[in-house]
Amino acid sequence: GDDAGQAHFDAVIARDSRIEPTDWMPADYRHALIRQMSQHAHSEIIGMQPEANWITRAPSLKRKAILMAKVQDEAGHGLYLYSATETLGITRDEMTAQLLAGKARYSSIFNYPAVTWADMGAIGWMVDGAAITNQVPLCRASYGPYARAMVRICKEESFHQRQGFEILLELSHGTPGQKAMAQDAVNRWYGPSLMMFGPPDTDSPNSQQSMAWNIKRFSNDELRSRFVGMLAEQAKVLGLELPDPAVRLNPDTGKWEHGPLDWDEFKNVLAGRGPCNAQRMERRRAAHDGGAWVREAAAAYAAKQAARAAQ
Ligand code: FAQ
Repeated sequence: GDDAGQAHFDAVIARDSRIEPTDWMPADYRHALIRQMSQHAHSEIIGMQPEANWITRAPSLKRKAILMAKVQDEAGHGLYLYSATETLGITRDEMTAQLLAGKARYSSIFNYPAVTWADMGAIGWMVDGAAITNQVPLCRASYGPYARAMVRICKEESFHQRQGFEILLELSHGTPGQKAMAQDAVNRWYGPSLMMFGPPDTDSPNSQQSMAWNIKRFSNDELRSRFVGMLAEQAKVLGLELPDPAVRLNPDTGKWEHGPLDWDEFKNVLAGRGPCNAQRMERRRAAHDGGAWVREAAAAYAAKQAARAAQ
């Protein structure tokens, strides 16, 4: 019954162990996971767009091959996460319908445009850097399928982060024009990448419960502070500046601090009014419609196989 289920669930969480798909779980826990995991999956799929935009314009064959591999990894992460979310009793079709109807969120960061080649560097260094900072603790999330998916995804994200860093390193040691392009990309992606961690702790309605359930291990501000520290140290190696004079390691708290972020802009992006929201959704809908024949063919094939097996 539910009482025994709840007692088992509480005990598993208390000893910091894993909940598996066949275990009883509270409806709110299931719902919180579906929300976060499907948002995460949608982010990977929508997140392919800003970079796919540069595949045909990558400056060399080597860069093109690397970028294609990275974008394919993102498709893989999305599919992996949809599968993990399906273990909670929602179908991929339902999740896709929620996304296409504008009812499901995806990360704010993918509503910004990738305007120069240096943006491929900044996305890898900062966006994937933020993703790793956020996702390494999720490898210890209490829901087994999510935690296990994160282990593999984080390995690929660290490759992505290094390739972005390397693009920026090469540009910053290139011509003055290339260095300026790298600096401009870092300037534009800095604020949005810090906001990927979500609203400040004082304004984060889900954090407390998610942390009590061992889904989240650290608060949004804690992870943001760690990320700023990583950027500050690596920017020195890159020879680039962070566009934030307030970045410093506070000697009293031992924490990295940053200047104010534009939370009105964040709210606008979440409300669908960011620079590329409409374009991203339109592209996603077109891709979904364009793939209809593949889904129909796969369904027809599955039906034929099932009919044959039943004979
Ligand atoms: N964008 O109460 P909280 C990637 C929403 S990495 C949009 O603090 P929570 C890799 C939040 O859903 C990006 N919405 O929420 C890649 C909530 O709304 P709701 C994906 C946001 O869940 C790299 C409301 O605000 N990573 O894709 C954002 O405790 C390069 C209140 O916020 C993940 O999804 C945002 N930035 O904490 C791919 C990681 N922040 O549902 C391609 C997993 C907050 O109540 C290229 N997710 N909201 O209506 C998480 O860790 C958490 O869900 C947070 C938000 C930290 C994002």
